[in-house]
Amino acid sequence: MAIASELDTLIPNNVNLSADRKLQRALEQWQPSFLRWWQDVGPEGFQGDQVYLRTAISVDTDGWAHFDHVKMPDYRWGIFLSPAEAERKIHFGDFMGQPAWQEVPGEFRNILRRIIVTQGDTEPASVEQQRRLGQTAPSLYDLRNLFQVNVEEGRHLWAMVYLLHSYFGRDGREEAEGLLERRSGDSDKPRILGAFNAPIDDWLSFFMFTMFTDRDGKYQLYALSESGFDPLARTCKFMITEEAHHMFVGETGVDRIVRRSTELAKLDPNADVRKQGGIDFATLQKYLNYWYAISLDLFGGEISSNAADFFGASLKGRFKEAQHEEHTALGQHYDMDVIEDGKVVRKEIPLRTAMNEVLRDGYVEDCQRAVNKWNRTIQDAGLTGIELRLPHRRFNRNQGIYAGLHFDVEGNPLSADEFKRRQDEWLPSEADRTYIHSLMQPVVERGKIVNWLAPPARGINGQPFDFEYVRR
Ligand code: BYC
Ligand code: FE
Ligand code: FE
Repeated sequence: MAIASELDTLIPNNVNLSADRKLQRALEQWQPSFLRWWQDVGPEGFQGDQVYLRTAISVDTDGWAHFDHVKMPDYRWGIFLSPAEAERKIHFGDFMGQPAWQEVPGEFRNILRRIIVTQGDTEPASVEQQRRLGQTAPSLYDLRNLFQVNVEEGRHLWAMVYLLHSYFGRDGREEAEGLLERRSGDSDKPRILGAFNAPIDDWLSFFMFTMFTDRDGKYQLYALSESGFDPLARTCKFMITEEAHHMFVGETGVDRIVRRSTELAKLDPNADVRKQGGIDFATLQKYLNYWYAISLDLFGGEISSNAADFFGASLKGRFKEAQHEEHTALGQHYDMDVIEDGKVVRKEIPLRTAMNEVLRDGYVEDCQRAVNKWNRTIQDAGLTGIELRLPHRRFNRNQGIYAGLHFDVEGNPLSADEFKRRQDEWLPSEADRTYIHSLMQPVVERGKIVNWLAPPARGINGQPFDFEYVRR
């Protein structure tokens, strides 16, 4: 590897990489594999183009968002942890009050590694899922945002690999290789979590994914940023700063579709958005239903002994744990709707066992806030009788207590047959997908945009919409 000062330029970091021979040796092996992976299954095309990207070169306010035109393979994937808090104490779970761990506690080595690997696995998975989207970019602005998300998910992979290399020895190095070997959607070696094996081959799905699935990332990262294992807490804390842009891309992306669809509805004598070449609200709702449900699954089972173990071991807390009054979560209950004999019954679940559901509750509220915003866009356009809605959290689930059962979008139980008969009302049909794909025509001329999407309210980093975000 390069000499010390060069190394810190190549791999911006605040982990003292140039003095850490052990980490250097591990990265020496891993970095070429990462670059090969990026070339093989990273963004298709555009690798020789100059993209207006934000690079984190330090954790200070003026260093974490450095903008420049760079080629993606030359992006400087760095390693950053939020600054250490002096004498930080563990503040929840069974180890509350003890000094935060700077090394892996032996008894939790396996579950901690599993959490880190699960988090790490999602990052390259999302890059693989999105790899072909550049070919059908709706504008240069959107193309640049896609690549920004992609390089940062690459950096999030580096963040987890840093933890594996620095704290888990040989098995950590093996897991770091494994993160580059599994493939999204592969039947033999799929990615670990469901949503990360689902195809994202159109931009409506991309906006829904960055809205709903990256938002699971926000909640999981917040929960992990509470961890008693200090390096994990600090790593996740810094990742959260980057995550905001990913969710912005999704939330405003859907909002820009909504805005454009209202314009197209008004242009058409029958308010037929499809006839005007746009995305109709019914189809938008179906994609929303699909990505919301599959993202709810990412929180794991409603009743989970894993979740109880993670919390008890002081490894994974709640969203903003400090805002809760009590931090052992012992002797308390969560009132949960469970299914017994096909009926919905309310049960008291021990709070620790319900931690996945507690985290999911905050997520649901956050999603509802965004949906309300989209509905305001519809109202402001003067359209009546159209409203987007979150489906019931029981709808179309594949994890937890509702998995394998069938419900409509209101949460009413249905038979498997009835669900099958009616699912095209709620989920994208083959015909819907074919239609959405027919709209995916690339527009890469400066200042231009496809017909089905409104331009953004403003550009990136104070630049105008017609800025050359990607130099071909
Ligand atoms: N798909 O007790 P249970 C992000 C497994 S997103 C497949 O119910 P637990 C990002 C589970 O692993 C954030 N399998 O669940 C976003 C377990 O397997 P084993 C990612 C699933 O363990 C966009 C079994 O079912 N971060 O960063 O309490 C772009 C029973 O599990 C799923 C994390 O997830 C599923 N959806 O909770 C880029 C944080 N759900 O043990 C990036 C780390 C559950 O029987 N992960 N299973 O083999 C965790 O904290 C937990 O693993 C989970 C699952 C919350 C995911
Ligand atoms: Fe990420
Ligand atoms: Fe993300």
